[in-house]
Amino acid sequence: MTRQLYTFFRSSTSYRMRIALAYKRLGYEPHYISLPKMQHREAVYRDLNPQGLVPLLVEDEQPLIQSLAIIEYLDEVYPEPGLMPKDPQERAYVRAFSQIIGCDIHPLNNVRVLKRLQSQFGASEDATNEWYRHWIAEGLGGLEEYVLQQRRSGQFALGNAVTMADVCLVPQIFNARRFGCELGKYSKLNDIFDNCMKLPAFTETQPNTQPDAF
Ligand SMILES: N[C@@H](CCC(=O)N[C@@H](CS)C(=O)NCC(=O)O)C(=O)O
Repeated sequence: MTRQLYTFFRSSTSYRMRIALAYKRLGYEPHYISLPKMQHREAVYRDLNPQGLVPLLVEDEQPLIQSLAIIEYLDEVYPEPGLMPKDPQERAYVRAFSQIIGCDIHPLNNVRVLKRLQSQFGASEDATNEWYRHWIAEGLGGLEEYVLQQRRSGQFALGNAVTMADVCLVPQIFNARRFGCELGKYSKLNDIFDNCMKLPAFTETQPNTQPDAF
């Protein structure tokens, strides 16, 4: 079995992968792809991931893309410790939580979107940061309400065991902090974040500890 992870230290979707692999104690050979240097757009990388985004996981020469799909794949192939609950209602909750971040928050604030606001519409850096903070407030505000409504959280997003939901939440909070977002009012999400950050799978994989961090 060979396994390679193509990752960028500051990419929240790459961080999701690093957490999931660490939590399952799955080793890998890291390949560092610099987004500022546009290495994700180079032909040699696009041969592996035609979408030209990180992360990319290669297992036995089989490329796997899309972090949520990869996490579910890992959970099927390496079920222990699990990142997806067995109960269908709980699975739906974990997927909904993860997709609020992965489908509704992250894509609006991705690097290529922020760059496009500047190149196509002349948005200033301040305006771009305001855009970022707007979608974080909208997204995390809704997520906090959803968690309170569902009453399924404990130490973590679902009860007292780590799931894919936590794996998505922590990197998103890291990014939101980097952009100076006001996060104090999301007390439930902050509690979950703090509990995750007691675990090595989350702390040892965080952006500034990565060999490619600058
Ligand atoms: N839905 C994808 C998103 C991947 C993605 O957008 N990755 C970002 C980094 S977090 C990226 O490669 N951005 C490069 C760009 O925007 O040019 C996933 O979950 O894997």
